[in-house]
Amino acid sequence: MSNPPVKHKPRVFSGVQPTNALHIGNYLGAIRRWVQEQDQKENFYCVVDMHAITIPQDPETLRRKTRELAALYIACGLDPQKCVIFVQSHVREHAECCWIFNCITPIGWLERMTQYKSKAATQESVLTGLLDYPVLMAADILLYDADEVPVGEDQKQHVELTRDIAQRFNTLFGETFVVPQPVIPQSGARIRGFDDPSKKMSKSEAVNRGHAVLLTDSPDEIRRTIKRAVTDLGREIVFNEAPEKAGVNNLLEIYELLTAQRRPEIEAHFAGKGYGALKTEVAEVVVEGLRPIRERFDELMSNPDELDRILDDGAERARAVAAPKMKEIKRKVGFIVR
Ligand code: ATP
Ligand code: LTN
Repeated sequence: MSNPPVKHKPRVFSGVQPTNALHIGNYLGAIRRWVQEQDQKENFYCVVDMHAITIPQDPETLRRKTRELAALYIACGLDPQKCVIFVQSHVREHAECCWIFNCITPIGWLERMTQYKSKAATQESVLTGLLDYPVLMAADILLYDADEVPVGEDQKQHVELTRDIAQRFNTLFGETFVVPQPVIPQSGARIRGFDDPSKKMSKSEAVNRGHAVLLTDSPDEIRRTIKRAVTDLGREIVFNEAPEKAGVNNLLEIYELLTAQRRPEIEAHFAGKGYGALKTEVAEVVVEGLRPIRERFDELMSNPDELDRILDDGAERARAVAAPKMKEIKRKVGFIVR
């Protein structure tokens, strides 16, 4: 009797830039799902420092933020035994592959990218790397033959470009790459800025005080931010998608995600209470929800040797996949492979 075919777990690749600390929106909308699904997938989670320098960075700050982001991945629950957690610049194949992709990617594809257009508009002098950003991202994903790429809505266009590059290479040089799928979280976990609930919470705005709760914030910082959260002039504490109720709705959604209580239960709990009480309770739920993350983060940051050892190991395991793939790519394009 023949063995049943081996069913491989889907391979997942995602990355975050080490520019600002992660906020509670990144956690509830993205990282927490990665953690929940890590047993069902083969996981590659990268700290994309090479992407970060497409906007000028202070070298020491970049180095610190790179370690901090890796520590946060682990503190949030990504298990280095189950996930390859690594730093992009530690695996040189990303840069090598990017160059080859540059040579099959028309500039017009890159000039159309909406993130490029909006970021370029904020820069006095636009760097070549900023235009090339999505090609490096394609190299990240395709080197690992990832099946799934969990990203926010804003990155969907980049994953589509990755698919175009994969298909173009496959057509030009023969079947080489898996064409990956973007995996965009369903609505429900779109956390909004506490200072302006009409906008989504984002890392780049987190420099403004009052905008976000960072995963590295102290309990007092968390309480202060949530106490100041913008709400409205009403008094009803119910789930309500209307734009004028976005502030209260945001607080309730955070409460829901962290307590896993059902909406009617939550509404009954807050019935008759004021916004002040809502904020106090949400703040405590956030403080307690983030406490284990912060404790694990502090532990990892106080032991940089241990963290660097995890990242070395991650780089080795990433290279074990990326290096043979890179050889195949070089052979296909006609390089002499040593
Ligand atoms: P930036 O301001 O630098 O674009 P960001 O905060 O939007 O940063 P990203 O690095 O783009 O974060 O995204 C990391 C992950 O966090 C993505 O998978 C994205 O879906 C998720 N995410 C980002 N912001 C939110 C949010 N406000 N609510 C839910 N999920 C979010
Ligand atoms: N551009 C992404 C970060 C990123 C990424 C990747 C995401 C770089 N390489 C590969 C998924 C897969 C961002 O800004 N969120």
